[in-house]
Amino acid sequence: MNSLNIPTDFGPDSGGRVKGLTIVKPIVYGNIARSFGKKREEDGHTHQWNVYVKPYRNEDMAAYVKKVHFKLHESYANPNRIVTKPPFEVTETGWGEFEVVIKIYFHDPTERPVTLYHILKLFQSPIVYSEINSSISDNKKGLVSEQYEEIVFQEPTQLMQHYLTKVEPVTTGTYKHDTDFETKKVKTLENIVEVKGKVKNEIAILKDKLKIAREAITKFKAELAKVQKNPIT
Ligand code: SLL
Repeated sequence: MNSLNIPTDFGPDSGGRVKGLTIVKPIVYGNIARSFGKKREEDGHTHQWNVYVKPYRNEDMAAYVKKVHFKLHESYANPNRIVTKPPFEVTETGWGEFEVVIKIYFHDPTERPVTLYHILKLFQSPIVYSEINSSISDNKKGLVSEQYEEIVFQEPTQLMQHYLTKVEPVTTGTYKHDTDFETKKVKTLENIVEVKGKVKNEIAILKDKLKIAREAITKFKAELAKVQKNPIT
């Protein structure tokens, strides 16, 4: 400790976990893909793709991320790709879509790795999804399929807090994503409000039906009691 009471050594046991502290790191993960426009003669590959994990805000993830493990389909000669510095991404070519398992490891060994699952997207689906349920878009880069996520660090160790708060911008320029997550946020909220209204309506209708059914039961029970009291002999 120095005169400011700031710990100067951040060994694994430096003061344990920071009680009551939560640090959230917003990220974006997914893939972009571009078609060759034809099937490649030698290996049948049709697309080049790039799968990635990047910060939502302009910051250097390497400050707290030790490595990212991308697990590809077994049809790849070397499916386990480990990336130890930014950009955390894998660029490959192929012919098919599959699930990529992305495991993020942190500098603090006591922090459990975070696993993400991403369906590598190469082809634009023919079904027209409502924009809200889909983060798949086509732009000059080709097809983009990506998602927003938040890594939540509950009561990190002082060591991890140190790593998480010392992050610096990656670039000096503006930092943009292919997906307009701000618009998506507004639309998602509108959608939730709308669906909530629909559910409320459905509940009201069902309650009415239930009321009618209950009344019918009461009526039939009364009839039954009457018949049982005065059986027709
Ligand atoms: C499918 N279930 O059948 C998926 C598997 C696998 C894609 C897709 C391999 C490239 C290579 C490749 O593109 N695999 O052989 O190097 O659609």
